[in-house]
Amino acid sequence: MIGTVLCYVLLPAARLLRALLDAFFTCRKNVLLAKTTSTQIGDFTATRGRSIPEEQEALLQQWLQEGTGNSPSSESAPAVEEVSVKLTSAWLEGSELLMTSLSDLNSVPEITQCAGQQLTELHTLASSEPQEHAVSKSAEETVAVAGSAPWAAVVPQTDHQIAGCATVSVDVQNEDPAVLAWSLAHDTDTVPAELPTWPIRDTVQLCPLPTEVPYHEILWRDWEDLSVQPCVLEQVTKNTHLFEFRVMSYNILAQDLVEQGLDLYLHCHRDILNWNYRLPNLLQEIQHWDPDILCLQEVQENHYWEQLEPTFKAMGFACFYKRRTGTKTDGCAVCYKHSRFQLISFSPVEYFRPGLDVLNRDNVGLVLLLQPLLPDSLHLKAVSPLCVANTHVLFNPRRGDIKLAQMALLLAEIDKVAKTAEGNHYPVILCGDLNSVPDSPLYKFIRNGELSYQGMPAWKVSGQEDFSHQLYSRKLLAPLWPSSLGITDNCQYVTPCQPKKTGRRKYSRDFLLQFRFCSVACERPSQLILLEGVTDANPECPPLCPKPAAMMKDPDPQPFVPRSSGIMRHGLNLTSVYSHFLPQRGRPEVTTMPMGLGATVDYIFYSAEPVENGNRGGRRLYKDGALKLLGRLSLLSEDVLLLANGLPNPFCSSDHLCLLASFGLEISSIREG
Ligand code: KL2
Repeated sequence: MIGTVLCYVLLPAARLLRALLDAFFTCRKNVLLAKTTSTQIGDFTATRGRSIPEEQEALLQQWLQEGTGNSPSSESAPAVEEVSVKLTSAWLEGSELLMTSLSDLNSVPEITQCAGQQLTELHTLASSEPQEHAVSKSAEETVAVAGSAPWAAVVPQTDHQIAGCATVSVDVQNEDPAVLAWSLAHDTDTVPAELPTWPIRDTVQLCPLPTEVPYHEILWRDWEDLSVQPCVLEQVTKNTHLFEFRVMSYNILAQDLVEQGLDLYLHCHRDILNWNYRLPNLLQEIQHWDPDILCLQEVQENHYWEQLEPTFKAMGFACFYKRRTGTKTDGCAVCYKHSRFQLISFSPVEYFRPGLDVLNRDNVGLVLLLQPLLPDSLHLKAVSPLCVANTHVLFNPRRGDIKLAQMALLLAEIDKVAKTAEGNHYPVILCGDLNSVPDSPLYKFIRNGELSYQGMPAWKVSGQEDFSHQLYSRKLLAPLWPSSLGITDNCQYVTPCQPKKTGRRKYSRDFLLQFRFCSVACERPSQLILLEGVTDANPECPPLCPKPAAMMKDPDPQPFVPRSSGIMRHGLNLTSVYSHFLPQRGRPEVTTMPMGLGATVDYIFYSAEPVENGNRGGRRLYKDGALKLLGRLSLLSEDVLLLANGLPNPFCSSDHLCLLASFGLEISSIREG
């Protein structure tokens, strides 16, 4: 009796509820995508993709199908040998995105469980060896096809669903289907006919992933439209034209680092760590959010040249890459849409400096100066160049001294690249994995433009870990880096042309005072007018005065760099796109989940204007200047990510979340005459 009630009443009711929920989330996603698909100047109104009622109808169809799919003799499992993957042209616009959770992709009929069991199953799967499932060859391959890209819409669909859509046959034996799906689903108008191809997928034994965990719902990220805030609205309406663009920062987790540190990923199903699984996922995510500027960290060199760069090129990006020095195989990349920006300059920055303990690590950064390209219709308008920097700072939680010195080098390069003829700065966007948490001294240094570091324990700088219990700790001493580096305490290069101009080197007062009593200084120049008692007297060396000759042995060989006592500064006025807190959840934002612990270490900083007298408890206040923050993709909290078994998971293929922000850069009129 109870069984009958369960089967005939509760189960269908639960399914109906889920379908409605799905429809609700899909509507929200559509709203979001409608907003985010526009990168043009002006507004966010462009809406592409299918209409919402159509979407709901499709969902209903899917739900009906799922209902029949429960029987073991399900006809919905296709014969893989000649699977015909059908893609809708609107796929990339995201209308199908929510229909393509793993539950849709992974069509193993045995695994259909209730929500409570799903999470248990996920955890069991994560902590156990790949399970043996008694599935036929074709079913196993279906999983391999389908499970390879949660963002992908490689869903064998009913005729009803694909009516009026392009149909593409894919030989799944020869190509990674997820990659193909990604490539083929790309808007064919904008992609060159020859898309890059990848090596054939390794023979990966993909065991069935948990099918019913609604990753897309758990990991849902809202688009926060900040352009509707009164303060921004007021500014935006004053300046009718803005050059709008989107910036993404993403640490994509280098595969070599996964292989070398597998014990960091014990919580992950082995198959989702496979590069052939992660690559199409990462590409899809990037493709989906469609940034105009892409700053990547942990980009493995061979993957960059063989896979990422060719793909990004096909997507309309111009790409720049800098590998780490030393033996590590990854580095950072900055890509920008060449239809929207033109390169003015590119500077790779190596932080490694031989012989300097404080700069003996192999991290790198890149600094680009880009000219935004206005459409022809705005030929009488002008927009300022934009400086984009990207870096991955040292991880070691104990070596904050190195992290700070690395930042100083990058900021000096940004200062040089972004400096205008008038001595101001073009707008700057600084992206990266800084391996430092919000409100750590390193974070405060970037945001407040100043840090007093003298005597600070090195581990404190990044706030990653508390080493206060340790007896010995390295302390920061001033100056943090030697003057020989040619960088001032203000994180600016020492102007090299200054000595050339005068033909002399600049020496410190103390250094020059050494020569007061040397024989040359005591000799009376012959042309000096003789004034009795004044110019005829020889200076007397005080009894304790050291002999100049002895001091001459160690003259300061460096150009004079004014150094303060343990305070470093920069003048870039940077503030963070994210606030590091989710007010609605009452919890901190998280950008990465090392060992299941959430932390923010990734940032997008941008140039703003400090508010006069705006200093709250040592924290500077800013308002937007020429560069306006119009929106951002919300981050998630630790508890939410734990529901999806942390990072990476089958849906998010890195141990970091991507950061995405939308900006508007003021367009001004060119003054005539
Ligand atoms: O924090 V990261 O992960 O941006 O996600 O940056 C570094 C770390 C990356 C490059 O060095 O490798 C990770 N324990 C945990 N993670 C480590 C460790 C470690 N000991 N060393 C490097 N990484």
